Amino acid sequence: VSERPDNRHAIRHILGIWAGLTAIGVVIAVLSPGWLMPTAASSTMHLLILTVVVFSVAAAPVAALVYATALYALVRWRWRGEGVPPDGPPMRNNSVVTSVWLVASSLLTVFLLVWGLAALSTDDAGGGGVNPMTVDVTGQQWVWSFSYPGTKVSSFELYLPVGRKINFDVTSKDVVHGFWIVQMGIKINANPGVITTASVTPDKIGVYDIRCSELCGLNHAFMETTVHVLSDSAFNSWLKSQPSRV
Ligand SMILES: [Cu+2]
Repeated sequence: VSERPDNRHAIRHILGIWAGLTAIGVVIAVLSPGWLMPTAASSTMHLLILTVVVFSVAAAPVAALVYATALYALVRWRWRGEGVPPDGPPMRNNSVVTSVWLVASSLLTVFLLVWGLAALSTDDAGGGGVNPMTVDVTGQQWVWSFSYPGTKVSSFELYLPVGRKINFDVTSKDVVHGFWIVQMGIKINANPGVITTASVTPDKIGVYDIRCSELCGLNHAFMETTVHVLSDSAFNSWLKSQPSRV
């Protein structure tokens, strides 16, 4: 089959559509996390939102190339003749397309890997390492409960001081649950008989959501509570006001 006479013309058109769709994709990638994602109440969550933005920006030209090619092919290369359409030239002999795609996808993959590993390594390190506080978290069908070691205080809503690193020791009394503080960007499984750990430094005073992120039975969807992030002094007076339970 001979080459199509309008190939160069078609490539220019596709590249034009690609540039336009890439621009739209980048705008959506930069703006939409602000509309769609919860407010950030920790540096972990800030990094998580930034990662979503950066990965979406990196994905925009790839998605745009697919859509540009598909749109152009649907509109301009539609088969209007009789019977089965003729096949085009094989792609595997096109060294330009193959090498550009190999290099571009390798660079993209390496970038995502390096970014992901770097983000993961800052996760545990996190600031506020001074005077960290441990909270025991217990999941059971279908409530969360929290106890504050060294105090004999426990609660069904979580109370935390702002700006201090919190280490969560998480476990379950029955089945597997998922301890998820939505606006702080941490999520860890709560397993029976095992303690899993997660750390975060709340950096914004306010009330945020805790949910179960692991399907755990009939009332899984209602297994939620709130976390109150207080100033240091407000947290201490809350702690003193609580009855001691053993
Ligand atoms: Cu659950």
